[in-house]
Amino acid sequence: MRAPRGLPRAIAEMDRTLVMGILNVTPDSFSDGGRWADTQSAIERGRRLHVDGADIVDVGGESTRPGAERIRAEEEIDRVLPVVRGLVDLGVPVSIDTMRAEVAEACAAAGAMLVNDVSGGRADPEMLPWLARTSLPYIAMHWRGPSTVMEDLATYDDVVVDVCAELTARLDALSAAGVDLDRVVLDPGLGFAKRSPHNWALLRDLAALMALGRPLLIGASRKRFLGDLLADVVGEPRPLDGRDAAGDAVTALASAAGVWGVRVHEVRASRDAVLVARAWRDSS
Ligand code: PMM
Repeated sequence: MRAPRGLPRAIAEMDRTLVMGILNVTPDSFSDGGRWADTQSAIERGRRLHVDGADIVDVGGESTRPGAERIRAEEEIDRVLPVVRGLVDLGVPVSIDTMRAEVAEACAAAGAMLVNDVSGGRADPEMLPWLARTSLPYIAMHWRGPSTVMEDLATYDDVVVDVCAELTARLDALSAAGVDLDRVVLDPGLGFAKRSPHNWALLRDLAALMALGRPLLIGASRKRFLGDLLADVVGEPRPLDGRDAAGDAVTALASAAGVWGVRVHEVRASRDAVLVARAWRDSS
């Protein structure tokens, strides 16, 4: 559960799983698209996430839901930068969820303390060289291709072996670019080019992912595989607003297994789950 290098002490030295609150400033994210699209309501939502227990608020301006088209970098910056600035001014720790070096750089200059890149540096050739010039911690997620095609890329011989190998290749690329791997967090990218059984196989084998030697972040919150699990009728996934308790169960189990962080929409119950996992571990 060791933290990546580069985070402020209060966050780095926490003896429990970190809770990252999701703030999508997009009109079309699958989980909360359109709800926090204007700057003021987004800042208020981020502040609320922090008050409710988010250790970091993860601000994203580009939807990654299956099928989503890319937007221009300027548009992404226009969406996220005022929100990052507003939250930093309020003293809220912020990470920036982006695949673009240009966006990460603008947000880092505004005070974002962590870069969360769902493409693990594969979408933008400038990301790793830029990162090497900074000292920011970086989340490298497992990614096979853009949202428009990712459903077609969900084929694996053995999903755990393949994801571990592809994440190892990202660590090699980061290292070759001059990024200190002590700054890197890995994420198996649940739901990204993965069908339900792939996600469960990865969760079952978190030990294999942790054996890669880096802290692990898990993002299961409200994802389709939880909807599939909870479906009352086969083929009709439970709607988004009925998936949070299952997400909290994932948080408890992942936290007990030793993951460094969870990325969630509703932070209060996730934080409770993390505290249960810590008490369970520490009881004598
Ligand atoms: N999932 C989404 C977006 N960003 N970042 C990381 N590191 N891990 C994830 O699993 C992840 C992510 C998509 O979910 P959302 O639309 O609810 O934000």
